[in-house]
Amino acid sequence: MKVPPHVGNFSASDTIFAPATPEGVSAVAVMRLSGPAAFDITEKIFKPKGSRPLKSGTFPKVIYGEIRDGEEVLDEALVLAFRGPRSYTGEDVVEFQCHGSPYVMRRLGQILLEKGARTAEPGEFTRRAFFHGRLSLDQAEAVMDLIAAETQAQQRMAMYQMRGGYAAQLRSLRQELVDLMALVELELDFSEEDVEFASRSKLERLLEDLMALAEKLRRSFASGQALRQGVPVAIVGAPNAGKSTLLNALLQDDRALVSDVAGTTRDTVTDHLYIGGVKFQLVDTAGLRDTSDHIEAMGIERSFKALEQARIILWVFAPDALLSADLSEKIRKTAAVTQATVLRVWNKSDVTPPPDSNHFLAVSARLGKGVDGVREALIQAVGVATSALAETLANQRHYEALGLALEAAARAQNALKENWSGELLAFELREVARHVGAITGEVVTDEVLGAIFSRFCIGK
Ligand SMILES: Nc1nc2c(ncn2[C@@H]2O[C@H](COP(=O)(O)OP(=O)(O)OP(=O)(O)O)[C@@H](O)[C@H]2O)c(=O)[nH]1
Ligand SMILES: [Mg+2]
Repeated sequence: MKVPPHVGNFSASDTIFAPATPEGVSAVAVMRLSGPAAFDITEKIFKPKGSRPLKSGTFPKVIYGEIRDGEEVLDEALVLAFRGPRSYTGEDVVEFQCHGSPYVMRRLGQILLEKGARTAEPGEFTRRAFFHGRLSLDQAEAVMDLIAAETQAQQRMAMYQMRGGYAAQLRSLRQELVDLMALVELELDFSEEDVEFASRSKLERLLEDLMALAEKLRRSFASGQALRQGVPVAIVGAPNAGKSTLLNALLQDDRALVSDVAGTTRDTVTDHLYIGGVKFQLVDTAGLRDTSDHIEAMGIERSFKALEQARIILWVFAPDALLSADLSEKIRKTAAVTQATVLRVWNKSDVTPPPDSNHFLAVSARLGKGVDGVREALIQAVGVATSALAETLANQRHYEALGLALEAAARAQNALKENWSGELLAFELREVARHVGAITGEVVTDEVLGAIFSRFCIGK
């Protein structure tokens, strides 16, 4: 990948390491050193046990030896040496695999400092990898997403993106656009004559393809975000319908208070649940009814808030706990506005079966019957097949860039249709290329890079 010359605002001549974190206790701990002096610094503090030299021969290599702390041996360790550019950062990299003692790690950090390395900034290893063309910007972001992944869906989305994902499609469409744009610009040099180097029909088709992809990706953003942060699910219904009992059954835990007093749940109760590699954020709410109780009314306000934020609404019915027509209408209206999926659950079916089993998931929350059906319905309601995860957009920055690209593409389409001057057309095409290029990092400012990499933790 080509890296634009203006994106490197750090001096690439210094060598960095990541200090140990206090919580980082394990049998083996790795400290990574990257930069032009990585091998020199290592030679000062590391004495190989055999006769394998650090600096020559084939790479990557593993050497066993002693880490020296002056006259003393600090630890016996393995050193993994990578010769740039064939390393994660693209620079010379040495990884010390020590015993996982917090003291050894801390002391090794001090020794590396004494020998001329400095502490890495957050995300600096990955930033260097980007700078040296080892990763594109979207891949660097995927590294961060992978480290943060808590679920299989998150891990898969990150992994697809790390291996190219939708960015690969965007990059190739952008390249076609840049090529055609160059021809449009060339026409400007022949403005006296009426020439047309860039095929207008090709341009039209390309813009259409690009817009279709951008729109598809933007449509997937809501599910992508939900998968990333946890799909918000509101459990709503009349008091005593068994909402809290259902929450407990789903969580297989005694999370919320249950009683036969209508109005037991006052405040919302939130917990998360993993089903089939997807994280759900379950919110149990106060039962909906008209009430003169001030505190209960405040709880019901919160129920409506949870309802508005939900992507999935678990609407719990029970034979002895049905909602007024007004309140039912309010749930339906909210769902229509937010486009949330409504799952109707008929609870207490041990007492009375549902009036129509096509419209309800029959459940007995108390007996744990039918709860697996609710789990299945939740997964289906997420509506993202794992095969579609590769084209699911979960990155806010990409979402915004695609929005700007779409606007510019629409203007470019208009320029084509109305036969605007070549200058105006070229300008809009450049805008499209710029916004698409921001996603992959082909066109990107220092400010954006700073914002992205500062969200990494140190050592990544
Ligand atoms: N027979 C039967 N009773 C149930 C079932 N699920 C819940 N109940 C009973 O219904 C009553 C109300 O249950 P909760 O879970 O507290 O109901 P809720 O919807 O959370 O009520 P509020 O918090 O007041 O809005 C309790 O006495 C439960 O034991 C069920 O599947 N069958
Ligand atoms: Mg309750």
